[in-house]
Amino acid sequence: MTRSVLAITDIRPAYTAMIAARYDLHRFDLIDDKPAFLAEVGGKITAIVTSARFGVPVDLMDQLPNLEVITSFGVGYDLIDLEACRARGIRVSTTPDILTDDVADTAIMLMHATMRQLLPGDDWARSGKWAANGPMALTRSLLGKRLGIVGLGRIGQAIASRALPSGLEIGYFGRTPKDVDYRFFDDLIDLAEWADILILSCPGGDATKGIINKDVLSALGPVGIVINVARGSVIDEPALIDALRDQTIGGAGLDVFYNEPNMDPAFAAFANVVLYPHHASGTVETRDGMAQLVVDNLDAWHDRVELITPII
Ligand code: NAP
Ligand code: 8YV
Repeated sequence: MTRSVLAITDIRPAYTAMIAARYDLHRFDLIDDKPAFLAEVGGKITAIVTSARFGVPVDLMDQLPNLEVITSFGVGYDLIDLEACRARGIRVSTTPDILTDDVADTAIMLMHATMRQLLPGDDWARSGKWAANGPMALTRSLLGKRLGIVGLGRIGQAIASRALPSGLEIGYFGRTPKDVDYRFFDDLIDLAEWADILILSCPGGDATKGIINKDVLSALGPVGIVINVARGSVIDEPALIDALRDQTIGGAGLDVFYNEPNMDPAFAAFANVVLYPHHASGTVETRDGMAQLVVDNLDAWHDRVELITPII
């Protein structure tokens, strides 16, 4: 019997096509009358394909009584309620590791671009200010600075290993100390006081909501910078906008925001902010690898009742 799969989004056209070739695929994003579809077909769906961006609402799980598995494109699962899944016996897979290098590279790229004022420098050259006014203002060096990493997991460790050769000293904050030589902080304000640069690479969700607040930003100080490749929810965004406006921090490099894709327009006005549209894993190579892993998890479930990269 062909199994029925519900795709919340198109993970990558070629891979969605692979899923459609093997399963009875329904594209939820393309269905106009969703209540009628769920009433008619909801009972047949055994698997959902989604992404870290869309997750799965609990009220949708409630309308899929035979749902067995959620295969998600991405590593963050802050939009999938794992307790609700456990209670319903639903298994969940993500796509860890494969995106780690690109996301760590993006954090490092944002750190360099923010510290060295890449975008104002680009504008200085392009706009003719260089020819008209001479050299742009001096920036600040990374060598010898202290980097505080919030969440030293797969991505955090890859960031640290890239930062060391640039001459940065590493400290980190997390729930548990790791078996590494970097300095562990069990308090975020202490980490921010110590650090020149904070990079956020922890999960989103309730446990980390707004942990980078006014007090942490003020501890980071007027030449400190914050880089966020975690989730927008980790920073108290109004407090960050105040700190950038009042110049109580030095700058920010942001890949993620509270309200994506409708980012707070206040960010666009700051010259000391580098913006990236939640694209840290957005390379052809990594997105193909993530999409293949979604397909492989889906097939592993239906062929062998197992998942390759389960989280529950
Ligand atoms: P990971 O290996 O699970 O690492 C997460 C780290 O965060 C772990 O060291 C964990 O520490 C720590 N952590 C967990 N809860 C915490 C808390 N309440 N406070 C502080 N630290 C906490 O995950 P990963 O693969 O590195 O991914 C990390 C996150 O990056 C994802 O969850 C996602 O939100 C984000 N991400 C963003 C993008 C993007 O496009 N911008 C792409 C991929 C991932 P313990 O070991 O002590 O639990
Ligand atoms: C993706 C992400 O941008 O993996 C994550 O947690 O946030 C990113 O890799 C996302 O999965 C695409 O929807």
